[in-house]
Amino acid sequence: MTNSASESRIEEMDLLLQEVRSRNAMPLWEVNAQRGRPTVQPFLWRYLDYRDLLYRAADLVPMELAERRVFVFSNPGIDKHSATSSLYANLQIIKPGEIAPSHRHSPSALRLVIEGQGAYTAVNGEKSYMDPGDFVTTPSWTWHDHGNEGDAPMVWLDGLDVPFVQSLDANFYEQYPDSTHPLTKPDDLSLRMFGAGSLKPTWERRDSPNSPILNYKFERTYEALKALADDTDGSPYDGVTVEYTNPLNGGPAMPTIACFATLLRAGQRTQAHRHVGGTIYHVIEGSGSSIIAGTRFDWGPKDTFVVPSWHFHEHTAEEEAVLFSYNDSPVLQALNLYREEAMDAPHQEETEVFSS
Ligand code: GTQ
Repeated sequence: MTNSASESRIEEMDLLLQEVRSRNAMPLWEVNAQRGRPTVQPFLWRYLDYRDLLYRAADLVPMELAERRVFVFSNPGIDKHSATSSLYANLQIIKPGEIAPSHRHSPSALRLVIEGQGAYTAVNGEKSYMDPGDFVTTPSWTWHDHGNEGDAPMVWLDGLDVPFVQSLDANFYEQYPDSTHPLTKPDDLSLRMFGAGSLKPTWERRDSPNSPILNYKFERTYEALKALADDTDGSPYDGVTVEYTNPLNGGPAMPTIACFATLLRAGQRTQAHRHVGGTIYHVIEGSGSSIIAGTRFDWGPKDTFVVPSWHFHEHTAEEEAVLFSYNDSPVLQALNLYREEAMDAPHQEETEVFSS
């Protein structure tokens, strides 16, 4: 082709593009060529950067206005306000005497308690008082309210699959007519019924995609981790990690969100691997660092960080550390989209140190 022939072809292609575009369509070769599309970034939210702001919000913003007094961690790599493209990681604060009124929604939710005492959550008629490190489930479409009966504010991390459910246009929401939903069960009955591991009540024959356990108390989780860490190395990639399972079927705690607790021994360094399913980590206790795609993130108690999908990551504990984490791997597994791989070398080169 001569120069002028190819020039005129480029002009015609440009014209074609404009016309296709003006008719609300786009050639695939243009769609695929778009650079700089937003992607989830590795990121760390230090708790101490948000604590004062949360307490300020607690003084300024009435519960009636907020319904839930929550900060949504916003990943700087994406346009929407969420920690990953499918999951929320939010901080919620509730003052003494307050009630976050009962409602239900199709997104599934979880809490990981950060500080305070004396607040409860009530889910579908069962109430549980929450302590730091507790992992609480709020399955899809269950009525739930929170109340603080203690004498200091209480803060927890909320994980929800709101962005995922929104992407499927399946987000439904309903308010309960009263601020609290009636209690129909003894407090913490679900943990007594189903929290004994291999000892399962014979008269309970129900199955459910959601764990029946409302509150997985931290004490028990820590005890299980310690017992394992005494005698096993755990996974070379994840350290001593346990999944909070649904005791009815051994599956994830909720159908869209898998939740884990990890113990890293003092000085332990895991090997690098990657998997799909962007993961949110929350530091329950201890300090250390994680290298995510070459960048080192130093973390301490109550910090939250994101390992995006398909990013190599490895963790090092300075002192014994306990991490909570969650991701959307059940969705990926159910749809046959899950994949993972180890890195060729055990460790990544550290090229940068993260600062926010
Ligand atoms: O506690 O029900 O962080 O409905 C966001 C939406 C928490 C909750 C959030 C919610 C809740």
